[in-house]
Amino acid sequence: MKIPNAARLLFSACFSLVFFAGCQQANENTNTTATTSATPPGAQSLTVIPRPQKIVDLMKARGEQDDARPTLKIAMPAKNASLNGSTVEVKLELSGDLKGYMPHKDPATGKGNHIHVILDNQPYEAEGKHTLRVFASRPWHESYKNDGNFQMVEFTVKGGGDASKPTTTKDGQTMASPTKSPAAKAEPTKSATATASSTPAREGKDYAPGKGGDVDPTKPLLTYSRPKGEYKGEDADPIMIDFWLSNAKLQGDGGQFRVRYSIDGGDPKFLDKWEPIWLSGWINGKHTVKLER
Ligand SMILES: [Cu+2]
Repeated sequence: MKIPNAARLLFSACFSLVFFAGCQQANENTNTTATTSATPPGAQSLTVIPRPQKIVDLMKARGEQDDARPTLKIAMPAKNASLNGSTVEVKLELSGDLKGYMPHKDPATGKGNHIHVILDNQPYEAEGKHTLRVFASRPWHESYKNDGNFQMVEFTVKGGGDASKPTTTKDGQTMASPTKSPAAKAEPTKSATATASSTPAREGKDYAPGKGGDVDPTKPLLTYSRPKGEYKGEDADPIMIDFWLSNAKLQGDGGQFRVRYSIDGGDPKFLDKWEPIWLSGWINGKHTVKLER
């Protein structure tokens, strides 16, 4: 059943950035810190555990929302737009069978349904080609995985901006920064690396610059989503790994692909179904999660 146009939402986000911008969840592809409060640090032994009961209960309380099939459209920037200056306006349209799904933020918890907006899969670059990817997600950052939820647009920025300053949203969230640079390692169509950055040191040295816009939307594409940022207290264990898969089916879903993941540079493990996993047993400190197709 389709929600009629009356339920169509328009999100507008105008960012006054140093250079270019996105909104909300910034730079999902590239940057993660998983910091637990567990001490003392020892040998880390991670196990995949079932979906936490806390989230199972939350889903029950959410009614039908988790069966929604949100459809996103990037109204702005236009496909292959060439933009001048340091601000990029991003407008998204949300429609589809929403079943009550609606982005919001609970003032009490600071959590709520939200749209992930991912700027490039690569470190910060001032001018040049960029890719914006968006998908609707739940309060615990798990994405909806129906067709139409993921959208991607490429655009080019000419002039304006200061490459020495970070890219931020209009409310000041950093999306990309030359000093706290993400550590994407391979081509964005093949790999996404999340590197912890609890210290403002520059991370990652081996990326190829200027590839932020070179994504072929017709080829298999893995987009890194979670974990990212800092995890504290009860949010720090377990930690969810979630990703978006385009133009590819995993073996456990009747396809031919596998997603390989490794934690802190350790032995690779495989994901054969397109669904989130929860890993338990993190020790305190900075962690790296790497996903590859
Ligand atoms: Cu999120």
